[in-house]
Amino acid sequence: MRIDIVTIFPEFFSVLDVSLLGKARSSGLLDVRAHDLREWTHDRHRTVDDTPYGGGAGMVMRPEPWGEALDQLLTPNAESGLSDAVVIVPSPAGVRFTQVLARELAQERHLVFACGRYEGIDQRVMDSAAQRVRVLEVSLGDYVLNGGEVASLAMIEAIGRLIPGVIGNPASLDEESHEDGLLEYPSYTKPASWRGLDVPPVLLSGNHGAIAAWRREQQLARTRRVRPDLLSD
Ligand code: 6GU
Repeated sequence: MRIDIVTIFPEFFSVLDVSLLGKARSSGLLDVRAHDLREWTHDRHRTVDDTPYGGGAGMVMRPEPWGEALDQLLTPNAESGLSDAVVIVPSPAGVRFTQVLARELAQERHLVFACGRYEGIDQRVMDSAAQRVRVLEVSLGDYVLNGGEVASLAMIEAIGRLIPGVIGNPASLDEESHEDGLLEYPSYTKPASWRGLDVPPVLLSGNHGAIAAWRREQQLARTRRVRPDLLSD
């Protein structure tokens, strides 16, 4: 998969060199590039923002550098002549990012993350890109970050680990929180007793049916307790 990131802080993305996704990058499964939006400015001050029409606090990102960046990155596919990219715009005003959306995006060939700062990006950037490709404004949750960079990192990690070959043992993906709509069951390892706390005896029983039933109960009880919203909808 190819991932392009457009940001005024490309240095945020140096962490992608380490860990699991770093390995996927060196093995060629993932081709991630962070680009500085200011490369597509032409004025001496490399201006990317301006005051909002209609008034209000803060600054809005001007459309011109974004338009040129996307023109360059949304390259036509050899077969169709059209770009097969999906543009993802992290925004607290977007649709919710979920495991289902991560799975869907892990099937794509090309993702372009457009990281806004200030009060956001001029809406015409998204509207213009949407005439050519799929554009998704996506939120991590109901809180506000200073910009799309940290949100993009979270989404790239969630998506990248679902690309076949990125995770050594794909079976480890199946029993995670959210894969079956429930939270994960608690996990234990050795020693069987630690600081007066014992591992639940069923896990030492060797009875695989009983263990599966216990884990399912734990999943349901935990989900009911901390995320009842997952059970009702
Ligand atoms: Cl995706 N972006 C920003 N700026 N803030 C957020 C967010 C995204 N998700 C939650 N808060």
